[in-house]
Amino acid sequence: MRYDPKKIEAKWQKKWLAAGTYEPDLKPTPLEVRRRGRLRSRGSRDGLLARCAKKPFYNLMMFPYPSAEGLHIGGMRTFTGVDVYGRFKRMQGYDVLEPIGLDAFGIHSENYALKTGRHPLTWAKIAEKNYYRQLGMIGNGFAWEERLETSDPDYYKWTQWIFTAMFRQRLAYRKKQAVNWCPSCKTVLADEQVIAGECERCGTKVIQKELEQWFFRITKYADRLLKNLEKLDWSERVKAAQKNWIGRSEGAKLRFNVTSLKFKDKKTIEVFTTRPDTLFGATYVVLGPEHPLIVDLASSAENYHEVEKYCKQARNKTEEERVSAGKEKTGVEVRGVKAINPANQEEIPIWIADYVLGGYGTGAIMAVPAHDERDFEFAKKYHLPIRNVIVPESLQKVVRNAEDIAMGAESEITIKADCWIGGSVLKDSGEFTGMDSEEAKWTITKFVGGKRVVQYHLRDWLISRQRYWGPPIPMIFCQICHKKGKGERRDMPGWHTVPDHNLPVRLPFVKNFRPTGTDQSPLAAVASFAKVRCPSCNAWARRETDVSDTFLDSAWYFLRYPSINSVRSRKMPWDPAITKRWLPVNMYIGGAEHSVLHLLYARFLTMALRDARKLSFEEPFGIFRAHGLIMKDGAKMSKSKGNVVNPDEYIRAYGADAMRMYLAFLAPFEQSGDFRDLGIKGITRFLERVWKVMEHQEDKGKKAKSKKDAEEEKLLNKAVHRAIKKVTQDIESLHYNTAISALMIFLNTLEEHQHAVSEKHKEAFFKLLAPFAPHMAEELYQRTAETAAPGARRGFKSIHKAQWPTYDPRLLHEDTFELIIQVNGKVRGRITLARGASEQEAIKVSSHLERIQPYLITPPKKTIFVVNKLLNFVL
Ligand code: ANZ
Ligand code: ZN
Repeated sequence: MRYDPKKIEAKWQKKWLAAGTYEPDLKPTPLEVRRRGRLRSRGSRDGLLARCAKKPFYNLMMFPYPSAEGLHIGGMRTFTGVDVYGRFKRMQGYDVLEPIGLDAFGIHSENYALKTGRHPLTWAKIAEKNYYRQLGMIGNGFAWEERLETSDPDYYKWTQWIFTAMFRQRLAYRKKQAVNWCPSCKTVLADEQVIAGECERCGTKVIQKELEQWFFRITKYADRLLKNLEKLDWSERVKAAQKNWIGRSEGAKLRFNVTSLKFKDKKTIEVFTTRPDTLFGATYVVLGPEHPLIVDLASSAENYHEVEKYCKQARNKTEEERVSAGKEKTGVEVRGVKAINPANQEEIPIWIADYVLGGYGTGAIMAVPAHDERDFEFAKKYHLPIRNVIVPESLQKVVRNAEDIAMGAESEITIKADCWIGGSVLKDSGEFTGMDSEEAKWTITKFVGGKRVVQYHLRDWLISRQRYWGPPIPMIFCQICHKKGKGERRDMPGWHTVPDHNLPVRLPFVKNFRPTGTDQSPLAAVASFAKVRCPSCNAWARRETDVSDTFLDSAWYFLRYPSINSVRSRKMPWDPAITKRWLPVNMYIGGAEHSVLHLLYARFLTMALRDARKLSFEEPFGIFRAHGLIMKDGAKMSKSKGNVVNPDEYIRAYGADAMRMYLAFLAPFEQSGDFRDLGIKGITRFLERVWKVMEHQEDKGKKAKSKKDAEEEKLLNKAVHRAIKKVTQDIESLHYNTAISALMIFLNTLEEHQHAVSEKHKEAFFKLLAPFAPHMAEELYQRTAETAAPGARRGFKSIHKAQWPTYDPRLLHEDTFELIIQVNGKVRGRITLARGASEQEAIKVSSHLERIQPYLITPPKKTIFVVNKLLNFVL
C-alpha cells in the first residue's frame, strides 16, 4: 500500500476524538473532593481515584486571535511544536492537558469587521469555524472539550468579575491622561497600535488627547514583577525585555527653589535624577510641557504667549516623536523667573522642552549638558552653559555590561569627548571635589536635603477602550451617590460595581458599531444600555459604556480552561480544587513579541488575584519558551510579496504529518527558520521511506537466526538506544530539528539491515516518531501490533498513550577508548585502544609511538596505569 496521508490522517483524527485520547480527567482527587464534603459513598471515591489524573501536566500555547487570513504558517509551527512537547510528556506518563480557544474579542476582529462591513458578531462566527477547522487538521492532541472564546458571555462574565475584583482591591481607578488618538479613525488607540507615531490601520499621524480613563495599578507590583523574574525559568530574551520595560532606576528627588517677585509663597521645582553627583554641573532646569507649575510660572513670565503656544504644540506630538534620539530638540525659556541650584545657590534659567515627559519621574529635570547627551544637544542648540564636573576616564571607550548587550546595545561605545556620560571622580564641585561618583550621589543628595528614590518606567495599564467589540466595563456611576460622597470606595464616590448576580453585562447588539469619534464608545448611544438603576440608591444612573482592553481577556484565560466543564465554574471563574491540581501552567509557549504586554499583564493579574486570596500562587507560568519566526525563502512573508504559505494548501498536498515534521525540522524551535518547498519535499521522502521499511517487514516470515543476524541485531539494538537517548534529550530542550536528524540516521541503519529489523526496533522507531508524525506513527504501530498478534488486542490503545522508550546507557558504551599517555605526569600522547585493554598491552603499544620512544631509551622506573584511561611512565 502506498503512503496516503489524506486517508490515514482523517481516520486517526476521528478515532482519537471518539476515544477521548487527549482528554485528561480534570477532576480533583477524591480526597480533595471529600474535603469539600461532596463525596459520600466509598464506591464512587474509588472510581474517581482510578480515573483522576495522577500526574497533571498543563501544556499551553498562546491562544490565537482570529484574523481574516486564517491560521498563519508561523502559528501552525508554534501549535504543532507545542504539541510535540505535549505528546512527549504524555508518553512519559503525564496526564497532559493541551487546551485550545480563541481570543475572539478585540480590536483586531473589530477592525476586520469594519473593513469588510460585516458585523463583528457575524464575522466572529465565521472566523471561529474556520480556525477550528484548521486547528483540527494539524493533528494536535487538543483537549477540545475545554475550548473557550473570549467573546462568549460565559467567559466575559468572569472577565467582568475580575474587573470588579480589581476595583474592590483598589487596583482599578480613574485618571485623566493623554491617550493616543487617531483623527482619521476617530478612536483611541492602544500603545501597541501606534507604529512609529502612526495609526497601524490607516497611517494617519496619531495625536494625544486628554481623556478620563480606567487604569489598573500595575505599578504597585513593579518591584515584585521584577524580583520574581529571577526565579522564573523563562527564555532569557523575554525576561530581559520585561526587566527593561519595568525599568527600575535608582536616583534622587531634589528641590530647586524658584525666584520670582510676583509669587507670594515660595515655589519649588522637584526633579528626578539618576545622577545627583552631577548637581554642580546643572546649568538649567527643564519642565515637561505637562508640568502643573507651568500655569503659575507662565503668569509671571515675560513671554507668556510664547510659552503657552509651545505647550499646546507639544501636546500634539507622540511620545516617540518627543524622545527619539534622531529628532531635533525644541524648547522655550520661561523668561523672568529663575531656579536656584541647591548645591551652590546659583540662579539658573528655567526652560520648557518636550523631551522631558510628564509621565515619568517628577516631569521635570535638572539639565547637566556636560554629562547627559540629550541635555548636551539641547544646550548646544540654545547656547546654554556646559559645565564639566566629572573627570572623564582616560579611556575613550565604555564597555557596556552584559545586560545592555543582551538588550541590543553595542558592546562598546565611543564617548564624545565633550559629553562624558560615565561616572568617575568629581571636579569643580565644591567640597565634594575629588569624591567618587557613586559615593557623591548620596552624599550630595543628603547635603541638599533631597530624597533617595526608586522610579519605574512601567506605567499603569490603561484599560478603557471607546470601542464596541469587547466586554463592557461592569461599573455604574450614580450622580446622587456622588453628591452624597457615597460609593463602594471612599476615594471614588458615586462609582458602584455591577452586582455579581447581574453579571455578565451583556454586550448589546449595536448595528452601528463604528467608533464615534467623540470620546465615547458606540455603546453610549444605546439609551437602553447606558441608563440603569443605581445598585445602591436605585436612582437613575449611568452605566460605564467603555469596554475593556482585549489584553484583559487574555490575561486570565489559562485559569478558565481546566475548570470550564466543572459544575462550579457556573458560579466561579475557576474551580479552586481543579485549579490547585492543574496550575500554574507547566509549559507555556508563545511569541517573544508578547514579552511585555500579555506576559506581564498575566503575571500582574495572577499576583493581584493571589493577594485577593482567589489564587494560591503568584506566578502563572512555570516555564515559558519563546518560539522563533518563520520566513519564506529567506524573506519575510507578506501578502504583497505573494509569498505567504497557506497551511491549508500544504496540508492538502503533503499531509499534516509532513508539515509538522518539516516545521519542526527547519530550525531549533526557539529560533527562526526558513520555509522552503524543497525542504518539505525532503521530509515527505523521508516519511515515504519510513513507510516502505515498515511495510517491507510486514510480509516477512520468521526464520532461523544466523550468526550474522545476531551481530546485526546487536548493531540495531545499539542504534535504537542511541536514537532514544538523542531524541529524548533533544525534545526536552526543544531541539526538534536534531531529534529528527537522529531519526533519519536511525532510519538509515534500519534500511541497511532491513532483514534483521524486529518488532522491538520498529516499535521504538514509531514511538520516537509519534510526537512529530502522530498519524503515521499510530497507523504503523497499530498495524504492526495487529500483524504480530492478529486479533489479540481488545479495545483501542493509542501509541500516544504508550510508554515512551527508555535507553540503556550500558549499551551505548563505546567499544574503544582513548588512552592518555604521560611521561612523568605530563601528557605526551593519546592512542585509541579496545576497552579493557591490559597494562601490558597499553605499554606495548605506547612504547612504539614515535613521540614516546625517545623517552624510553632507558627503561622507566615504574608505570602507573588506570584502566580505560591513562598510562604514566615514571622515569
Ligand atoms: C540629571 C542627569 C545628569 C541625568 C546626567 C542623567 C545624566 P532613567 O535611567 O531612564 O531613569 N529624566 C528624568 N525624568 C525625566 C522625564 N520625565 N523625561 C525625560 N527625562 C527625564 O533616566 C533618568 C534620567 O533621565 C534622569 O537623570 C534625568 O536626567 C532624565 F549626567 O538628571 B538625569
Ligand atoms: Zn446612587
